[in-house]
Amino acid sequence: MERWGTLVGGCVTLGVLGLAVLGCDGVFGDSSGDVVAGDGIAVSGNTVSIADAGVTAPKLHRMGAVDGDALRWDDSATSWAPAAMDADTLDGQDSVAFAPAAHNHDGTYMPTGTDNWVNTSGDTMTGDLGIVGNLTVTGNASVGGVLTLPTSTRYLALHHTAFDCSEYNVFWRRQDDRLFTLENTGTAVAFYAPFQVPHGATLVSFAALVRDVHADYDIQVAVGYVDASGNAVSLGAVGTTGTPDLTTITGGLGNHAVQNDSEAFYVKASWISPGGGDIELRRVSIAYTVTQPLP
Ligand SMILES: [Ca+2]
Repeated sequence: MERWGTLVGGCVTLGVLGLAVLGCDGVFGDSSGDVVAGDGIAVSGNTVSIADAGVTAPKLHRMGAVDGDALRWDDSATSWAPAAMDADTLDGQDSVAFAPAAHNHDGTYMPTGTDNWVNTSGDTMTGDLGIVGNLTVTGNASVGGVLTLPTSTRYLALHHTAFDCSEYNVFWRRQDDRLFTLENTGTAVAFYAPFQVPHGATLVSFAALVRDVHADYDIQVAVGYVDASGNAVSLGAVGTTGTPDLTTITGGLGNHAVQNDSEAFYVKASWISPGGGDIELRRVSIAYTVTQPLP
């Protein structure tokens, strides 16, 4: 029997890929009797069906889809239809859609009952926020608590003209770069300069640039403060020895925490007058640290 192009047997219907085979229950066959099965068609005996994975993407009709669409069920049309699939479609009505225990996102990240995003028009965060990178604020910044900075070292500089002699009748002189005495040799002289650093700062060290070319007399520089009881408290003192000429002498200040409400700070430079310019005071620097944006 010629079977080419002939539907044999009973009836099957293929409603896929635009192929309709009606009025048969057999399969296509060629003239030699071999079964001819098309792309995606599965044949088993006299049964023809769509093979598993036989419907590939090119076989789907466009159905009016545009770029980015996904196939979604249209309840009103009771059919599948292409439609946009964007974030608004995915997030559902609220975070509940993402919050269930079965989902990877738990309540830590997606608390139900609240919004779960930063509103660009303004928002409030009730917990802490850590930023590894930089924070740039174009507008004003207001801090209700304490703004803490990494410990930074700052310096207070005292030119020698900040010093005043402890005695009114001592013969001493200042020039642009130096302070020295012309008082009679062997007379003890002392010069004081007050200084102030921000309240809460930590006094770390000091350095004095001095000149000493006198073999017998040296210069001492000390830093201290008058405490709440009116007593002078020394924080540190250093001095020259020998004849170092122009030199910087340094000393520590014990990391004293400055309390300007009850303490007044000063630098004292003292020496025995050599009767000339062999001992000089040039300048003093006070090093202190702060952890807050103090003035
Ligand atoms: Ca000396």
